[in-house]
Amino acid sequence: MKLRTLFYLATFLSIAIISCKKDDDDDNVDDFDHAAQAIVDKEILVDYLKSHYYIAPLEDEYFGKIDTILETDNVTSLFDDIKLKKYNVTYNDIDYEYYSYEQEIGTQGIKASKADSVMVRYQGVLLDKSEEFDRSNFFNWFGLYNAGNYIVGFREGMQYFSGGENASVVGEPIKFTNTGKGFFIIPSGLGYRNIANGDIPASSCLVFHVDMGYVIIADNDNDGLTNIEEDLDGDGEAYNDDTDEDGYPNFVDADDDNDGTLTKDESKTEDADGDGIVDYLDPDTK
Ligand SMILES: [Ca+2]
Ligand SMILES: [Ca+2]
Ligand SMILES: [Ca+2]
Ligand SMILES: [Ca+2]
Repeated sequence: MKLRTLFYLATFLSIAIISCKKDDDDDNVDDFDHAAQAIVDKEILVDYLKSHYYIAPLEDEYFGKIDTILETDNVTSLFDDIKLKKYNVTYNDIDYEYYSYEQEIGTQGIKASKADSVMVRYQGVLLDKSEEFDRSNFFNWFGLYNAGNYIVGFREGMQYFSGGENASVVGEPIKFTNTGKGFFIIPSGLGYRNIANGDIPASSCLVFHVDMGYVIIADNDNDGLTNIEEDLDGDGEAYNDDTDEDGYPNFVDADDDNDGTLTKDESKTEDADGDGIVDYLDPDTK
């Protein structure tokens, strides 16, 4: 751990505080039966997919729409739409299903992991009534590795859209073209759970329409390993891999094995003393 990483530590510490707060909130939430709600939400989402269809954004629109299928409509339901993909994720020991739909594939051709950052605009919509609860018309930067800053499903959904190309003009808001567009749908358990939040009633499933401007493959500590390459246990998260157990995960720690030699100056592939541990993770080899 060196002074040069202080900035990253400060960032990480503030994240940790936000996370703690969130956990405290969760503890206050009583004995709500999240497992039962997950089952209810699964059914709600399948019903929704069977009774709704997607209207892709026009050329000058950021977001598409999801509408109810009327008897007179001759359209493909989301349930039968081959672009709709289902994913499974376990959170707090409960299995959840969520969905994503990639309508336009951004020309950047890169998708974010949960350890990267993105420039994205989005529209959050309630499942029933299709009421908008949140919207950004400009591209916002989101460091997805700041896990505690986001609802679980937002980070999950951000992984399925390619970015576009930077088309910014000096003096104007940052702009991207040929962006990735589509939407994802999450159950309440991956959203705000059983807590009402602003215009969002408790236990609401949520739709996020996405316009993915750009994906930034992050290397927070500038050691030549991307954040996701510092996910040693391969669970898709970089914040829980801390080789020297000093409380600072490898992706914000410039000296992962705390041997006094910066990770950027150590071999990422060689195992000099042959003990099965590569040099940058082995305090015995500098
Ligand atoms: Ca790194
Ligand atoms: Ca990990
Ligand atoms: Ca560390
Ligand atoms: Ca080292």
